[in-house]
Parts: sequence; C-alpha cells; structure tokens
Amino acid sequence: ARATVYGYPRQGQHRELKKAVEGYWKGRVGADALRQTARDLRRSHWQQLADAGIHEVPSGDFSYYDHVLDTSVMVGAVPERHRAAVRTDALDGYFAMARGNQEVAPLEMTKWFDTNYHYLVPELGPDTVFTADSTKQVAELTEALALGHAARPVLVGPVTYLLLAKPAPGVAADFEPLTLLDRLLPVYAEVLADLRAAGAEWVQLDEPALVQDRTPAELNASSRAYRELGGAADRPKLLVATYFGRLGEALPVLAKAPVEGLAIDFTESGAANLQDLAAAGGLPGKRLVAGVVNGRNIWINGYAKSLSTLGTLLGLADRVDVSASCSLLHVPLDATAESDIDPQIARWLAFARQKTQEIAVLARGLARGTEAIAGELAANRADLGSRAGSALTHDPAVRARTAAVTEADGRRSQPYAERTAAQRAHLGLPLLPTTTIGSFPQTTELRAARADLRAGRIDTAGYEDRIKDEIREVLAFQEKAGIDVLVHGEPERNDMVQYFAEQLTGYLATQHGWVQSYGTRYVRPPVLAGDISRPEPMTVRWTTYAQSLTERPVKGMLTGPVTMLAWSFVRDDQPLGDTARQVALALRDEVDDLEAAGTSVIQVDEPALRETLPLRAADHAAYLGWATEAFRLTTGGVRPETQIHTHMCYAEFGDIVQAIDDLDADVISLEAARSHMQVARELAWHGYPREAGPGVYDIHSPRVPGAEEAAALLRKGLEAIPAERLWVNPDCGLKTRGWPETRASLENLVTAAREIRNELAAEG
Ligand code: THG
Ligand code: ZN
Repeated sequence: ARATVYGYPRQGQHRELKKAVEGYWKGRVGADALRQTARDLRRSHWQQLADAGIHEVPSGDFSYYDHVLDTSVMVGAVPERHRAAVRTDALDGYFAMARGNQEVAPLEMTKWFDTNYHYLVPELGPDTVFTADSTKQVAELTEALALGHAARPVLVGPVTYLLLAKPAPGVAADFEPLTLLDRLLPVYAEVLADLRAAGAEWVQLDEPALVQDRTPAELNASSRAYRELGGAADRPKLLVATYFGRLGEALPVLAKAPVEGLAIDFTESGAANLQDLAAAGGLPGKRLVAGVVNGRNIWINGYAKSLSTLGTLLGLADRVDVSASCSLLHVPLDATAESDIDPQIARWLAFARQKTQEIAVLARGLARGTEAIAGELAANRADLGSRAGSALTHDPAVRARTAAVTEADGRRSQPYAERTAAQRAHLGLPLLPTTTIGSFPQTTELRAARADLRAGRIDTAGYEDRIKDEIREVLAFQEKAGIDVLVHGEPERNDMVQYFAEQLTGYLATQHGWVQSYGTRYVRPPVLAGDISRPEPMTVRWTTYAQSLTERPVKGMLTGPVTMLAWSFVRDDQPLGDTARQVALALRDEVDDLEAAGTSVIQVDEPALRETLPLRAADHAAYLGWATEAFRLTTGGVRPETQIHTHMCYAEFGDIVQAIDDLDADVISLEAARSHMQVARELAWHGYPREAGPGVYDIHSPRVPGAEEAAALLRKGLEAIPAERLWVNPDCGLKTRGWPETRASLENLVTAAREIRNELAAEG
C-alpha cells in the first residue's frame, strides 16, 4: 500500500506566499522573485511530504490564487473582458481575473462545496471556445520529477469544472455549462497527453461534485466523460478522486468507467461509501485510494478504526492506497508550531504535517501488518483515551445543563405577532427605523492599539481608554446622523468568531493555524475542543458603556451558535447538534445578561446559516433542525419587549426562508443592495411574516450611494415588504470600509428613510 495526498497547504509556515503575492501587487516584489518564492514553497512542501513517508506526492495543486481559476486558464476559458490583460502579461492577466482592475470586474467568488475555501466561478456560454494550456501543470510536474519525487498531477475534473461554472454575463440565465462537455473533453485529453509526455504515470481528476445530488442527465454526462477520457490515446493512468461525502448513485457510474483508479472518502460518510462499494461489487482490477484520514478537521486519526476500514477495503479492490479524505488545503500546516496549547491537548491535534505522518503509518500498517506499527498504535490508543476521559471534553455541569434543555427553553413567551407591538412601543421607533449591522471602520489606530497591547507598549487600561474613545466617537456620529438603533461599533473585536472563542471555556485559539479563505486571505479558525461554558459576561461591559452615552437604544451584538461552529474546527466526538447546544447555552447567558443590563435590542448574527447547508438535500432537514434549535435556545429566554435581530450576508435565501422564519427572530437584515432587492421579493414570495432590512448600501465597495439611490431601493423594498415591517440598513458590517465613505453613506441612508417616511405620511 502506498501513502499519498491530494493537496497541501500552499502558503508556507509564515504565509510566505501571501506576502509575496501581496508584495507583487504593491510593486514591492518582482515577478521573478514571486516565482522563486512559489518554487521554494513547492520544493519545501514536497520534501515535507516525502520526509513524512508519503510515497506519491501531488503536483499542480499549488496556486497563486485559486485552483479553479488555474483550471479556467488551463482550458482557455478566459472571459472576453480579461483577454487584453492576459495577452499583455499572463500573470497580471491572471490576477485581473481574480481581483479585477481599474477597467474590469473580477470573476465572482463563491464557496468551494461546504468548506470555508472560496473559488473563482468560471463564466461560460454557448460561444465559449476551449483551448488547452498545460504550461502550469507540466512545469510543476517537471519540477517535482526533477527533485526526485513520484508526482501525480492533480486537476479539477471536467464534470466538476462545468458544474461549478455559471453563465457568463449576457448569456441566458438558464444556460447549462454542462452542455459544453463534448467541447471540453478533447482539451482535457490534450492536457493528459502533455502530462504523459512529461512523465506522469498517473493523473488525478477531482470530481467532488459527484458527492452532491445529481440528475440522471448529469450522471450520464459523467459516464460519457470518463468513457471518452478513458479511451483517449497517449494518456496516463487516471485516478478519479471524490471527496466531501457519499458518492451514492455516482459510485456505480465511476466503478464502471474505464479508468484505473478511484479515490473515495471514508471519513464522515465512510460507512455509507463502504456499503455502496460492497453493493456495487467493489472495484475489481482498479486501484482504490482510501481517504481514511479526515482532511478537513484537526483531530488525530483513530488508527484502529481506520485499519479496520482499510482491511475491509482490501477485499474490494485490486490494490488499496491510503490518503486523507480530501486535499489538506483546508487545515493549518503544523500543530507543532503552536506553543500556547496545553501539551495534553496538543496530543489530540493533527494539522496537515501530522496528517501526512498518520497516512504514512496507516499505509505501513496496511502493507506489513499491525505488528509493524505496534508502537504507533499503542500511543494512538493512549492519546484517544486521554481525550475521551478528559475533564475538558466532559464538564459534568455543562452536560447536565444541556441534558435538561426542553423545547420550551427555545420558545419566546409570546409569538412574534403579539410581541412586535410591545417592542415598537417600548423602543419608540419611527416607521422605517434606521440601523447598522454592527461593526464600524477598524481604523489603523485601532489595529495599532491592539498590536501595542500585545507588544506590551500599552497596558490594558491604556488599551481600554482607546476603545472607549472610539465608542464615544461612533455613538456621537450615529446620533448626529439621526440613526434610530445605535451600535457601539465593535472596536474591541478582531474577528467575530475569535473574539467569543477567546472568552469561552472549551474553545482554543491558535497562533499560526492559518487556513486559506480566498486568494491571499486567511483565517485562523478556533477549535471547539471541549465542553463549552461562559465563565463571565463577554460583551456586557462595552454595550452598557455605549448605552450610558445615549438615550437611544444601543443594540447588543453577538455571533450566533451556527456561525460559531461553521467558522471553527468542530469536535468529532459528538454530534454537531450537541456542540451547537452547548454554544447556544453559553450565548443565551450573554443574551440574558445583556437584557438584564438594560439592552432592549440584541442582534445574534448568523452569516453562515445558509452557507453551511449540507451538500445533499436529504441532509438539510437534520441540519436546519439543530441549527434553528440552537438559535432559538440562544434567544428564547428574553422578554416579549426585547427585540431580537439577526443578520445574514449572502444572497441565496430562497431555499431556507422557512428555516429563517423558524429562528423566531423579530428582525432580519440581509444583503440586497447588489441584487437590487431581489431578497425582499424572495422573502415576500415565501410569505415571510417578520420585520426585515434588505441592505440599501453595498458595503463591499467604497462607492457612496446617493440618497436618491437609497430611496429608490427602499421604494422597491416597499413593493415587497409593508412599511410597518421594513428596516433601513446597509448590507453588512462596516469594518472594512473607511470613515469618509461610511459617514457619507449613512447620512444618505437616513435622508432616504426620512424622505420615504414623509411620502408615506403624505399618502396618509
Ligand atoms: N471570520 C471567520 N471566518 C470567516 C469569515 C470571518 N469565513 C468566511 C468569511 N468571513 C471569509 N472572509 C474573509 C475576509 C477577510 C479575511 C479572511 C476571510 C482577511 N484575513 C486577513 C488576512 O488574510 O490578511 C487576516 C485577518 C486576521 O488577522 O485575523 O482579511 O469574518 N472566522
Ligand atoms: Zn454580513
């Protein structure tokens, strides 16, 4: 059995790639220096893999920005508007597609399946002409081979590539990119031939789209694709890789395809895939790459269970190799770089480097028998045992409290229709109340203050004085601008998840645990390691300080339980719903404390609610069940006159309007400025009965919307949502904006609200 992986984190231990690419954009790093940094990183990563005992390394998984964008370049799918830039300079053209420039807009970005990685969406149409450009793939393969590695190029497969694409601007919205398959396959065949000529024995084609619900036509297309590529001349052996879940009806399609190997995820959907594989008669004559090490969590593997799975698989394929379930792109690089984590807990953690070692151990165990890895097995058993029996993972008080939760805890004492009047009266709000989503510009001074505090240049008192200054300024501005429901601006927070994770027991933060979110942007997801509790209030002090400065209501701001889970590494030793319930109870304490301290409006943000929706429709109900339960548990304990707000960022809500209603929040703010109130129409279409604030100011751009423009959007919103239920707010938080445009935009927003109020009053 051989050990392999499908991809490795790209950035380097010190995010060298981010620094080089951003330096290149700023003109501080030349193209040659950027290319050298990239080459050095690739060389170092291949060496790390080889040293860990990985026999077959991936090539071509490296990217300056995104591997789906690389695929678009590989097949010549460069949108018309980016052609000139690409012709002038390939690298600058590539970045123009990724980020846009003065003249042209970039490709749209969206989530890569249910991970937190974002890819650039290919734009295709009936006129798209594909042409093969295997330069990058061939160059990186050649590099790896020259360094003495057995390398296997990794490509996004043609079916997944087309299924991830969208109609180009100007192309009919119902155009299906998959209809281009017959045109795309010869281009893939050409790339495969080039890679064969460059020395590839195997090439991996990634088809994660096949673990999603697929129509018979899509499954047929997949079958056709691999019949054709399998029949191509001069090709390397083909490994079709699937990951992120259960293959289901796609499994027999791939099992029958004339390809030499299949990679399957045996982690979370392992039991189902194992069963389906046995039912399909296994993979006689094929190579099976078994993803038994979870490639997207940060926990050590359970060797005994993995070896048992691998043992079963031996009887189902010609040859079985060992891998992670998916590319290691989705985990941080190295757990041993963390010096702040308790050594006891550190034994439970496996980042990318540690996972490659696990894969090598398992491959050795599979090849030579468990006696060959007896020491590793014993150590692994001890580590797993220490985790299962740890006081961190089992806090009896938290367990008792979650066990005692009843349905009534998640139910407000009055239904929305009754409590809404009490809230309006209590808050004394005008028609079309104005508010913001929570954060105000995070200025250089604020970041500097945080850095000063970390470096010991100022003490806590000094830091808090600066935070107070900022809160005073933010409140003074909002009062003067005439905003109705104020916020303190969140100057004390870095990241909306990390801020809470740092204050909750059972949660760990990392120092170097960067994971690519998109392009050169990274996040450091905290780790839900043990049972969660809240030792003391987290936000009450700043919120009440802000409230002490004004007569108007100040909104309390919290991150909701679903988003806390979605943007963290979750524990794998209990159902997600149990973890969500623990986080919800901790947040519920905060909500209750805010209310007791006099806060009448509390916002519980759930930007990730929609994006965490499972890949298969059959799993939606279970997810939405625990997700809405957790939200309701967070907010269900407040008095009728306390108003609960929530906020969600992304635009596609059609399929979860019922779940949003089930949250039983009073007011929701949504992104809508860019989709011209489409969201308001969708809410109305689904009969959403509550108050809503579809955004009228697109905060993703520095552009200042005029008062007339905002008023026009509000009039559009009023066609869908009655005035008694319409709020006026920006799209999202203002953290990334500068002060000048924030000031002007919010003043215009208030002017627009007043104008419409006057119109409504005049109409009587
Ligand atoms: N917080 C967390 N996860 C997230 C988001 C978030 N996941 C989804 C979405 N938002 C991702 N968006 C971004 C936006 C900006 C950045 C990263 C992800 C970003 N990162 C800085 C960088 O790479 O330079 C580092 C930020 C830091 O120092 O912490 O700008 O909002 N948890
Ligand atoms: Zn948002």
